[in-house]
Amino acid sequence: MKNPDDASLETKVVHGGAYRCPHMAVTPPIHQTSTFAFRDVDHGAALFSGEEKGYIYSRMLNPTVEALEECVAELEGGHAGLACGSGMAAINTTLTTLLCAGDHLVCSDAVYGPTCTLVESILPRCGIECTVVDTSNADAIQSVMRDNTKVVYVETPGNPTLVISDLETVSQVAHRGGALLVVDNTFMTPFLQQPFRWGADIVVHSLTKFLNGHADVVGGMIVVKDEDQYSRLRKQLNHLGGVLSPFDSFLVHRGIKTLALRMERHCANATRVARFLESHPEVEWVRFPGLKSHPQYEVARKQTSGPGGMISFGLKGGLAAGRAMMNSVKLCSLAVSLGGVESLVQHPASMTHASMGAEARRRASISDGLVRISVGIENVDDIIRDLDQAMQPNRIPAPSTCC
Ligand code: LCS
Repeated sequence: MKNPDDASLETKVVHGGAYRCPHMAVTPPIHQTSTFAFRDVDHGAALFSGEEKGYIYSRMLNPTVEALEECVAELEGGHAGLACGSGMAAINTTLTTLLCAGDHLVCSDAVYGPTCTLVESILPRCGIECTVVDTSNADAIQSVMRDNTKVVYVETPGNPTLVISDLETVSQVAHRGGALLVVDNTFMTPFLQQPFRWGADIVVHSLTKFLNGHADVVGGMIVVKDEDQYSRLRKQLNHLGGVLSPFDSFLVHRGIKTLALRMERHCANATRVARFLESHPEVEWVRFPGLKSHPQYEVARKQTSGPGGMISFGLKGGLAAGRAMMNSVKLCSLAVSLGGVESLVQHPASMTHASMGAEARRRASISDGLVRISVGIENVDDIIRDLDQAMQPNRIPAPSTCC
């Protein structure tokens, strides 16, 4: 590792996971190969038995992928990383490694829609029970812990409500009950929040979002704290097979080099946009971790070093007004995903969180009128001008004509 351990995050994002290239290439080359030749039969056997370290087959390990894994692990302050083909692959690999039939899982109610479907519909088919709670309330977690609870799974801030769970308190409740704490750190990235510092046992990411930052890769990452967790998860990932390709690893590693600059700009722009929305006459409510009106504002200040780039809000005209607004943006794109350099707006109830069903959305306070913005790094005045023109009252159909 080229990084001194005490280097700042701004330095680590540039140098993290530095690849030791025999040709001294400054940028890690793309090892676009599925397999690696053995010197002879004994060499192959030694690699397979683990007697010798080296590369065998790219589903198992690949130098370009490994460089990215080292980089994200360094940023999180973890022991090692495991790159996956998507954020969902990272979450699925983690939960199916830690849980068996007969085990119980506690999960945040406000999570990305497919995560909710995984824990409430797919894992129960394998005999894994799940209870969904508001993890911003430690007493609520405590009240659902059972003898067989093995994992507490928290997304903070939660997608799309931006509800914040106090990681220090949640980890205490989980550990007291003999469970591990798994944290989805996608919205904050290690630049703004490092869950291991607050007691998390495993951190997962959708690399697709801020870490890559350029909306051109789907990927995921698991970061672990010790070698035992690493070898269990590596074995599971190798056999489930949901790995990241060398080319996508290269792109994400390249994206991370500007993570500090991008996150600073996302935070600054989103703060300006959130204040603009809060003072706009058509806006009924705004949820943003950097606003004092956020119910867990103090928790956010304690465990994060910035508010991030995500905002949720509702218009006074409700769903009809939100639809009119989303159909009228010009600079922002109407698209799911988040964390790229470009601003995106989307409607969780009919898009990212549609698969959860109406009852699960109601439980997680995802109202039909909720609009989510991923604030990009464009000139903030241009973003505000675009939202302002899209929220002109004459764009909002009268209630009798709306859908
Ligand atoms: N975790 C969080 C917090 C997410 O927001 C997402 C995707 C995932 C995990 C899954 O990652 P993926 O498999 O897509 O890489 N969130 C999305 C969203 O809000 N819009 O589109 C995708």
